[in-house]
Amino acid sequence: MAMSEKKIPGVSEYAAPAGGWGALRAVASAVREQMGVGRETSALKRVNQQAGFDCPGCAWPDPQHTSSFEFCENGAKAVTWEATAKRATPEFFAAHTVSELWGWHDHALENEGRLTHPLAYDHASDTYRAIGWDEAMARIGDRLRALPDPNMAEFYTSGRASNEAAFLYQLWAREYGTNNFPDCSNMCHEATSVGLPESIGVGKGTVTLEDFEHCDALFSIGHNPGTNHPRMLGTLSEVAQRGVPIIVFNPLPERGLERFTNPQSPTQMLTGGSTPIASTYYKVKVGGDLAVLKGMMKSLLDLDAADLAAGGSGKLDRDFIATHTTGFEALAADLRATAWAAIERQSGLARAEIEAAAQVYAKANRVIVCYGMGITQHRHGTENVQQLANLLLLRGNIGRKGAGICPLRGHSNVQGDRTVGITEKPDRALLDGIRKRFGFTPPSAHGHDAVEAVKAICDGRSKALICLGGNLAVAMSDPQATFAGMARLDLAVHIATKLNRSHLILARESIILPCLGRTELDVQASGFQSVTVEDSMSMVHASQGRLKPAGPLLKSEPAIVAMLARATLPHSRVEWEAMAADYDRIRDAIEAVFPIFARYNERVRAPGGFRLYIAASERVWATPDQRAHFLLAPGLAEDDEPPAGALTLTTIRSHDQYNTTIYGMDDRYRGISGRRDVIFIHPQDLADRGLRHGDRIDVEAIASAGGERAVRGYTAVAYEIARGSVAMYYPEGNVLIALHDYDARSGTPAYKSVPVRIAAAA
Ligand SMILES: Nc1nc2c(c(=O)[nH]1)N[C@H]1C(S)=C(S)[C@@H](COP(=O)(O)OP(=O)(O)OC[C@H]3O[C@@H](n4cnc5c(=O)[nH]c(N)nc54)[C@H](O)[C@@H]3O)O[C@H]1N2
Ligand SMILES: Nc1nc2c(c(=O)[nH]1)N[C@H]1C(S)=C(S)[C@@H](COP(=O)(O)OP(=O)(O)OC[C@H]3O[C@@H](n4cnc5c(=O)[nH]c(N)nc54)[C@H](O)[C@@H]3O)O[C@H]1N2
Ligand SMILES: [Mo]
Repeated sequence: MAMSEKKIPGVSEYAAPAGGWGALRAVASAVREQMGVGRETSALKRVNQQAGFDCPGCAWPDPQHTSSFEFCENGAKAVTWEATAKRATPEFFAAHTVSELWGWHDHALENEGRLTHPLAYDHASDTYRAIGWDEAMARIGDRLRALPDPNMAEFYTSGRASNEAAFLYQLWAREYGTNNFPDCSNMCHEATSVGLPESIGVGKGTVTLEDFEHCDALFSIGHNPGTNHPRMLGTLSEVAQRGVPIIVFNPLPERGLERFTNPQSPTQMLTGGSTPIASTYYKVKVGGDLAVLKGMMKSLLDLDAADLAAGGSGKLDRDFIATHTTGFEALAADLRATAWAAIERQSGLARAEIEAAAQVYAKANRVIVCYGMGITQHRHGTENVQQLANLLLLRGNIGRKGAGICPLRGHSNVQGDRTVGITEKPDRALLDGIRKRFGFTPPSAHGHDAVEAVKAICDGRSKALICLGGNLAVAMSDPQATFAGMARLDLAVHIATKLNRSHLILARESIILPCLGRTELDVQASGFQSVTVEDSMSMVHASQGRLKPAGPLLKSEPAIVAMLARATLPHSRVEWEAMAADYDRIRDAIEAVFPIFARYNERVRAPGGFRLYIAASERVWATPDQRAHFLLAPGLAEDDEPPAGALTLTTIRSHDQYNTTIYGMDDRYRGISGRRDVIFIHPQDLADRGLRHGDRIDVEAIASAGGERAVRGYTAVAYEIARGSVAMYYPEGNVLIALHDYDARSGTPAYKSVPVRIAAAA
C-alpha cells in the first residue's frame, strides 16, 4: 500500500496478515463491549455446533456442523451484537423523541441494545411507546384489511429469517393476496438467481465444501472473504497449501486474499507465520469484470486453436460442449468480434495479464470460480454471472468433482428464504403446492422486487410496508427518494431485534415488534423449537438457540408472523396457531409444498443436516431444452465507460460492519480506525487532479437524472486500488446512487459502478 509520509488521523498501514492475534483481540473487545465479562460468553461455543445455533454472520458452510468451534472474528461480532447485555427499553424511547433519534449515528441506534417491547409511534409526543401484542396486532390487521387492494402492501424479508419464519410469511402474504416480496436478495445475489437458471438451470452454486479439496485452480472474483466470509479463509489457505493457484480479480488489495494467519493453528499463531492466499492478484478496474471474462475466454479460444494446430486435442471440453450445451458458436463469434483494445481499456489490465490467467485456467482440470458483490451489483450484473458460467462450461467445469460455480451468499439464510417461497415471481409448482396443501388459490401475477417496491412506495401506489427484519430504507440506493417515499406510508411494521433508521421513518401507523434472535431459546406450546437454514452450498441444517431471551415479552418470528396472519385474516383456513406451536408442522407443510424437502423433519435431524438436490451438480440441466447455455453479453461499448476525467466508485463493507449494522468505526485490514468518512483512491489519480493523500474532497455523482448527488468533505486516502476506480463505504455511498441505476435483468442496484467526479472540498 503506497501511503505518503503525511500523517492523517485514523489512517495508517496494517502490515499483519488477516486473522491472527489481531482477530483474537477484536473478539475480546467485542465481548467486553457488548456482553460484559462473564455474561453468556459461552454463547460463542455454541456457534455452528450440532446442538447449537447457526452463525448469524454469513452463509459459508461448516464442515458438517459437527466440528468443534471454528473461530471467526466477524461471526463472533455478529453473535455478541445480538447477545448483548444492552436493552432499548420503553424508558429509553420515552426519553428520546424520534426527531432526536434521527440525528443519531446508525451505530448509536443499534448500540442501544435489544428491543424489549412492542412499540407504536405516538404522534402527539413524537415518541415510540410500549403497547400490548394484542393491540399491535389489532391495529396492523385493521390497516391491512382497510387497503383497497392487497397489492398496495409490500412484504420485505431480510435474509436472517429462518425457513420456518419465511415460509409462514410468504403464506400469509399470498393468502392476503399479493406477491409483493421485495427482499434483501434483490439487492445482493439476484443477478445470480436470474442469470444462472438461464445458463445452467439452477440459481444456486453447484459446489460443495468437499470440492475445494479436489480443485486444481481457483478463481476468486469480487468478494472479500477476510471480512465477509472469514471462515472461508480456512478453506482457501488449505487450497493454497496444496499448491493450487488462486487467481484473484479485485480492484482493492484485500488483506484476507493476500495472506492469512489461522487462529486455529498454534504453530502459525506462535511463530507469526501466515499462508499466502492469492498466487496472482489482478487489480481489475471497478466494473471491468465483463471485459476480463471475455478476454480470458477469447484467449482460451486462441490457446485451443494453437494446441489443435500443434496436433493436440485442444483446450476446450468438446465432448461436454457437444453433449450438454448450446450456443457455443455464437459465443465464439462474439469473442472473436471483441477487440483486445476494448478489453484492456475496460478491465484496466494488460492483454498479457489476462492471457496468463487464461493459461492457468486452460491448464487446470478442475476449476472453482467464487464470486460476490463485485460481480452482481452492476448494471450488467446478470451478464457478469452468465459470463462466469460460460467460462466454466467451456472446459466442462460444472457438475464434476472439484469444479463448479460458487456464489458467496450474503445473509446466513438468504438462500433458504428463496427456496421456501420468498419470490415475487412464483412458478406454477409453488402456486399449485400452496393450493393443494392449504386450499386457497394464491395470486399468480408477479409482484414487486425491492427496487419496484420502493418505486411503488415513492409513487404512492403502495401504502403499507411490513419488514421481516432488515433495514430496507438504508440498504436501498437513493435515500433522498427512498426516505421521502417511506414517510408517506399508511402503515410501517418492523419485526426486529434492534432499532435502526428504517424504524424512524414514520408512517401514519408505525409499529415495531421485538423478536427473538437466533441465539435465544425458543419455547412454544409443544416445547423447545429449532429452526432450519440453508447455507451457500445448499446444506440445510437445524439451529437451536440456547440463551435466555433478551426480554420476557419477545416472541419468535414464526409466532409473530402467525399472529399477524390471524389478525389480518380472521377467517383464514390455515392452521396458524398449530404451526406456530410446533415447528415440525411448519416443516411438514414446507415438505408438502416443495417436494425437494421430502422427509424434512427426519433428514434435518441427522448430524450435519442434508443437501438439497442441485440438478446442475449432476449435469442435469433444468432449462427448457435440458441443456446448459452459453449466453451472450453486450459488447464492450464505449458508452458503458465513464466520461473523461470521471472515476468509477464502488461501495464496500468495512471490517467492522454487518450491512447497515455498524459495529464500530474501524476497518482494520485497510488501516482505517475511528472513522468511515474516507474515499480510497490511487495516488496517481489524486496527483492527476492536483490532490494529495489526506485532502478533504467532495465526491459528486455524474447522475443521469434526479438532481445533485454528492458527499462532501470526505478524506482522500491514497491506496493501491486499480487506476480509475475509487471506493467508499456502504451505506454512506448510497446517496450517490439513483434508484433507477440497476441491472435491468435482475433489478440489482448498481451499487458497485457509480461514475463520479472528485474535487477539493468547496
Ligand atoms: N462481517 C460481515 N459479513 C458479511 C456481511 C457484512 O456486511 N459483514 N454482509 C453479508 C452480505 S448480505 C453479503 S451480500 C456478503 C458480501 O460479501 P462481499 O461480496 O465480499 O461484499 P463487499 O464488501 O460488497 O465486497 C465486495 C468485494 O468486491 C470488490 N469489488 C468492488 N467492486 C468490484 C468490481 O467491480 N469488480 C470486482 N472484481 N471486484 C469488485 C471489493 O473490493 C470487495 O473486495 O457478505 C455477507 N457477510
Ligand atoms: N451501497 C450499497 N448498498 C448495499 C449493498 C452494497 O454493497 N452497497 N449491499 C446490499 C446487500 S448485499 C444487502 S443483503 C442489503 C442488506 O439489507 P438488509 O438485510 O435489509 O439490512 P441489514 O443491515 O442486514 O439489517 C439489519 C437489521 O436487521 C435487524 N435484525 C438483525 N437480526 C435480526 C433477526 O434475527 N430477526 C429480525 N427480524 N431482525 C433482525 C436489526 O433490526 C438490524 O438493524 O443491503 C444492500 N445495500
Ligand atoms: Mo447481501
